[in-house]
Amino acid sequence: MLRKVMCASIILFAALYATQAEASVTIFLDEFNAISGWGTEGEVFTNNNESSPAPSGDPAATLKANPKIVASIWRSISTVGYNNIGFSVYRRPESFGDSSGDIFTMAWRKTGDPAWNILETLNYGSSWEFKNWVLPSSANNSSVDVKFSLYNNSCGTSKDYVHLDDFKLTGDHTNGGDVIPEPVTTLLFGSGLAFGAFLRRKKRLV
Ligand SMILES: [Ca+2]
Ligand SMILES: [Ca+2]
Ligand SMILES: [Ca+2]
Repeated sequence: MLRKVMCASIILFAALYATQAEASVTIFLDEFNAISGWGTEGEVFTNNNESSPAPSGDPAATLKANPKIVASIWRSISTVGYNNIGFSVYRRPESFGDSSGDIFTMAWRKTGDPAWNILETLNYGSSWEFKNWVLPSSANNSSVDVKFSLYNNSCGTSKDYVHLDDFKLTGDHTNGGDVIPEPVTTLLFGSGLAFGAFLRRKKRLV
């Protein structure tokens, strides 16, 4: 009987613990309603495009590049205290890929590393798309640099654009999650007591 109660308690605890497992939390979010805190090169501004609004319905960041020109933004973000770093963004390249050599990249690196790790290289236009990745463990519990960069290889006057919205980094707490809720800790304590009683009883029987 006791064994059954103990097993049931452990199963219930496992089920409760599973439902309480922590979802990723937001480490950093930029809705790009303003350009703030980013290093920039070339033309970068916020804009509301009524014919192709951002998924959020509010302004997006726009990188604009005249022929043979770069437009880019970058910044450093602390990931201290977090593992399993998720990188996500909405992006829409416009009037882009009209020449070979047009290139848009999204990249990250551990702050201080010389080389960027390219997440995506793009050379064609598209509607708004949601893109997301989980960064390698070297991005955990540290500091990362992120960069969005556009190069327009066209000749003449054709401008290229890439619009960005809702750039986000997410992660899981390195301490393994939030505090286990009280009913579960009580149950676990109860299971421990029951197990202890079971062992004592068993010992007497031997
Ligand atoms: Ca926005
Ligand atoms: Ca172009
Ligand atoms: Ca163009």
